[in-house]
Amino acid sequence: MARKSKPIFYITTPIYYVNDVPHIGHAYTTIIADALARFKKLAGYDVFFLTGTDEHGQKVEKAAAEKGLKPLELADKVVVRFKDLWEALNISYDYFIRTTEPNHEKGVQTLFKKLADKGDIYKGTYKGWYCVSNEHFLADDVPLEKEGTKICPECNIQATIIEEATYFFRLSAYAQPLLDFYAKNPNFVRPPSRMNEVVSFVRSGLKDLSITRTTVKWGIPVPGDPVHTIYVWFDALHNYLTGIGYDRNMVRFKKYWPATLHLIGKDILRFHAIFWPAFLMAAGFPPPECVYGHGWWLKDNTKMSKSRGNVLDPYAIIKPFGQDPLRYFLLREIPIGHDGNFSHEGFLHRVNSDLANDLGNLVHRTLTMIRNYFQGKIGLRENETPEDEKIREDFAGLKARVFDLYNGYAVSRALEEIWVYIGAVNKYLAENAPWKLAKDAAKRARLARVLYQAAAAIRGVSFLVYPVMPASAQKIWNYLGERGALEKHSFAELDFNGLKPGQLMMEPTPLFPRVDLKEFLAEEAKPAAPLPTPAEPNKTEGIMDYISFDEFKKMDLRVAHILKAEKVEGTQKLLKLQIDIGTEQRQIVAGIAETYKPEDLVGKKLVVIVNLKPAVIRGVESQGMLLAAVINDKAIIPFFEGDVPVGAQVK
Ligand code: ME8
Repeated sequence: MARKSKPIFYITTPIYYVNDVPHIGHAYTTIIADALARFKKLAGYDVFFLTGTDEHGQKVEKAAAEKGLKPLELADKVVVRFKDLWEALNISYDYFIRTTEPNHEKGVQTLFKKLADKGDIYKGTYKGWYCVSNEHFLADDVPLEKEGTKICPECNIQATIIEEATYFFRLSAYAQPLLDFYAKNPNFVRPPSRMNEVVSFVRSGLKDLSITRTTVKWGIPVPGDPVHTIYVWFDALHNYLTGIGYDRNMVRFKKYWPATLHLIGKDILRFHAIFWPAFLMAAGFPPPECVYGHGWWLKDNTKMSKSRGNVLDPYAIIKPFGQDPLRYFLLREIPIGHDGNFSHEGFLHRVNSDLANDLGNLVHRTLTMIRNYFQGKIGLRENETPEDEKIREDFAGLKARVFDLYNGYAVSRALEEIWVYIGAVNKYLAENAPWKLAKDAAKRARLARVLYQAAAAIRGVSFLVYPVMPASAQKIWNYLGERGALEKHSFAELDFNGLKPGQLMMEPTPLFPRVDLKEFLAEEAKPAAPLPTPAEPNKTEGIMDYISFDEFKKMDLRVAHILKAEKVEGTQKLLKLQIDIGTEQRQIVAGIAETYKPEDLVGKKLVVIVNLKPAVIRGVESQGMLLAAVINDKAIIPFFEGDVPVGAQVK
């Protein structure tokens, strides 16, 4: 019997300009997309998540010239900054597209030619006010200033007059088809207020759009007329097609197009809700299902943007707090369509109150009691009383509501609901006071029921917060003795009673560190690491390469206990070790077989880097690395003597 294919969810972020390094605004869009992609996977969808960088155009050309670099050299450097940030934020994209990729360039030329052959692209002359910062011509109704110039209303930068031979896209012909399309698809633009904005713009009339430049060298050449380069927005929008294989892997392209959701900031709504569906109609492809224009993060009540110089470096938060508090804050603080003002006090309040107090303490207290009173395993329990039943039944209601809210992209509301439930579980614990029950041997079965109920609720909560805080959710999942990746489970199978009785639970380490406001402000005051200036001499050549304390702090070194050791088949040097790192069991592969016999290693304690990216070594996955001295090509491991707790941090 043929397997039923999964429904498709194709989600995209804007592709970001490489004229400067990423900031909180870029992180915001990408984190929303990641949370939705992760949710849809749990909900059983076949997900494709695309992000990337927009590398052509005058803006990038200018920024590169100012830094003494070629545009592609600048792009190569900035792309690394984006990819590093996405890794630091646990972004699970499927493909990172760069518009300088030959596949993309070829795809755009094919589409340009297709539209030209059809007569939707024609040659003419254009004269108009152009904003280099935003890469667009100003609308006719932007007023002239006293000096006879025009200022871009979006970025407040002076525009320049451009007159040139150009190719036009016949946008005017698509005004009516667009209006018909909007009428048939009222959810095409979200939130609904933005749909009205788009419809009235189109109703006011559309002029043909200049889509090539002769003054910009850094762009994709027009096929057959290379003195013209293709306008950066025509180039960029088509990444949504080339990123899933248009003109290269048509099977994949047909599988995922049309996109389910283009997530963007409201600043680029017109490009996505007017030009883009018109280009697609001209090319004979269906428009995407939805364009969601989210609000802006402001600082001091103005939009954070590179041109205004008021951006916040995401690492100022990731370094002291880790990735999940930032993900949580950005998604919890404002509903996706609204603007939000970033304040340090607001951030700290959420982290200390929602994460450290409400969720962190609940997990810590419950698991510590289960370890202390039941050696980590809850066996026989008293039958449920009505209040126990309520905690279980409320979870079923919560699960259904959270599903609908995530599904409707109302992530902030989903988190709000989850936290109401966390509050109820905390109240249930306070009222049932397991620490008092523990003093009375006759109440052990009751104690077991109360702690089981709390642990089962925590398990459910960890699943529900997973899309927003994947790493913390997985940690909690493992503390509860669950094996394997949480993401392998599905929303449909999630059940309160899925927590197996008798499962061994772990000693938790604090999930969310508390950070002092002063310390936080000091970190934030440090400027973002700049891009290297050209031809900087290597000052440390011949001297030791130092790393900073911050770089050292990134390494998570732990005391691990070897549970099992065996040879990796077909190799001389490699051993495969199963180790306990306190919070979970891991497998690592190490080149130590010439110094150690597997049976001599079992029971030993050693130091392991646990946050090293997993690697596959000779076909075997290694989830970390042990520390050893290498003498004459042989590894000597420093083992711990005495009673060192497994999972203790090595600093
Ligand atoms: O516009 N608050 O790239 P870009 C929230 N290359 N989101 C923000 C933000 C803020 N203060 N600042 C930026 C471009 N963003 C084009 C896109 S797509 C085919 C081409 C986010 O680097 C938001 O998603 O200027 C916004 O739309 C995007 O970054 C703009 O990034």
